[in-house]
Amino acid sequence: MQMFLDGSGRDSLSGSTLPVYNPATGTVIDTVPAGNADDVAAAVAAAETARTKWAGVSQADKSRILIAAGALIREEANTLATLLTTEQGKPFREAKDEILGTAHIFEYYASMTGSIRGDAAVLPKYGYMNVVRKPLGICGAIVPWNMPAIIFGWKAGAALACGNAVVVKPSETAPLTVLRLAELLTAAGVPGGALNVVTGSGAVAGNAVVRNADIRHVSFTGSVATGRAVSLAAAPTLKKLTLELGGNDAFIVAADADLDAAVAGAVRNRFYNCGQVCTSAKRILVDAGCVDEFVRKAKAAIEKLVVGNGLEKVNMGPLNNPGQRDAVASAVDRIVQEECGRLIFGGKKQEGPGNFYAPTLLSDVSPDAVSEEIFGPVMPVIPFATLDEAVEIANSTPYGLGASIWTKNITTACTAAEQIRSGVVWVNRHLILPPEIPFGGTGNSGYGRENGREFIYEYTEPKSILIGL
Ligand code: TXE
Repeated sequence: MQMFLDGSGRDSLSGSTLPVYNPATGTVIDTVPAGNADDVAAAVAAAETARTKWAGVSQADKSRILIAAGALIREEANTLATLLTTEQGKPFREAKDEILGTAHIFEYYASMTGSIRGDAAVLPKYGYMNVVRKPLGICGAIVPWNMPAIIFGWKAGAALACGNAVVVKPSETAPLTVLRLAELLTAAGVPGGALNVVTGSGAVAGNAVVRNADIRHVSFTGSVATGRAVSLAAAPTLKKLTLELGGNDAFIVAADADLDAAVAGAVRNRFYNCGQVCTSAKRILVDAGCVDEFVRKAKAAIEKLVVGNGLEKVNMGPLNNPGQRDAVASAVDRIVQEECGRLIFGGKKQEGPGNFYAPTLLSDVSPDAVSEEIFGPVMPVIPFATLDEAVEIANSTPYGLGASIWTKNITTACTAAEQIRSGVVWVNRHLILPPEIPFGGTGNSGYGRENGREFIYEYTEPKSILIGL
């Protein structure tokens, strides 16, 4: 596999490569160029020559190209989903949903090109005020490994719809699907140089994207620690940043909730993608009056989950890489050893090849024991006595990405929605993120928004023109 740059598919200037592993088997499935600062500079040069041309394409033609990209992705959905499962680990069914979701993202951005507009007013004594939204020029997109296709779509779709050129740095552990998606966008008509992918490590290629002075905006999705490093490295060039740094979502089950629906929702959303989603239901807060029944029903559902290679008929695949599995295992071991929670099910690595970890259920968990997110298949259940206490626990982490409240009582729902500090609150749902919903967080979850209409503010800048009367 070669780096995709300006449509030419050339190798890294460094000549060195990185292996890509199958997380279910531990075997190398491919290699990608280990891109360096020279490769990023070459991608930026290609973007510089293409950006004015792309910005000058009419909204209708940009729309047509993005719709065509969606169609090509749909045509190739099975092959793309197999590739995604093979490099990322998720079950094929989830991979296919992600690929179809990515197609829809480009269709959504196709529908939004005509909405990228500013503001106008008559200012008596002064004249006609026009505020137009201008593309930023070249945008950087740093993509993680957990949902690589759809997060690529959010960033590249928004940047292109707004008339920018893009330089994408995919994750080193899941770059292959992004590379193929970029080829399909070019086949759909995105001109050469308007979309570039530089593979490589975060420390080298990612850092070069962030430091490059000609890249005027970086959208980054990843960890808090790397988000801080990105923010420091970006400071000298004064570029805009959009940071999505994960979450520690509370999933609150009130006493009057439909318990079966809440159990099904918690199990689905906690173990989806092996628990590796920024807005997974990471802390399950259950009213003390129904917590025993909840835990019994959750255990029965979790016992039935089939774990294995995502290309087989399974409910859950492996973690994406060995480091993630080690981090999850040590978080669970610590909770059990320090008696901050009781192990009800799972709690162990699976022997043999692959990064498998059993779906795990912990009850009676102390809120402080899970103030950091556990990015894997672990469901900690925390009992609470009152709604006020539940909201206090929900807000007791530095994150603020998502949360949900499960109740039939509208007052309970509205109180929780109003008082929980997070970018999104769901009622009787969790992890539903169609592109119409602006997505992003507060606190350590970062700032800025992807999708919705809010993307326009991230990927363009206003220019005011006053026409004197
Ligand atoms: O993240 P990193 P990692 C969280 C989750 C996970 C933890 C570590 O808790 O356990 O982060 O995962 C690129 N300059 N999330 O180590 O390092 C890197 O190459 C520029 C939450 O994978 O943040 C990759 O493309 N870029 C999350 C991307 O940043 C750099 C999704 C993410 O890597 C860089 C993933 C640098 N100095 C992990 N260093 C979410 N928000 O959904 C690395 N990168």
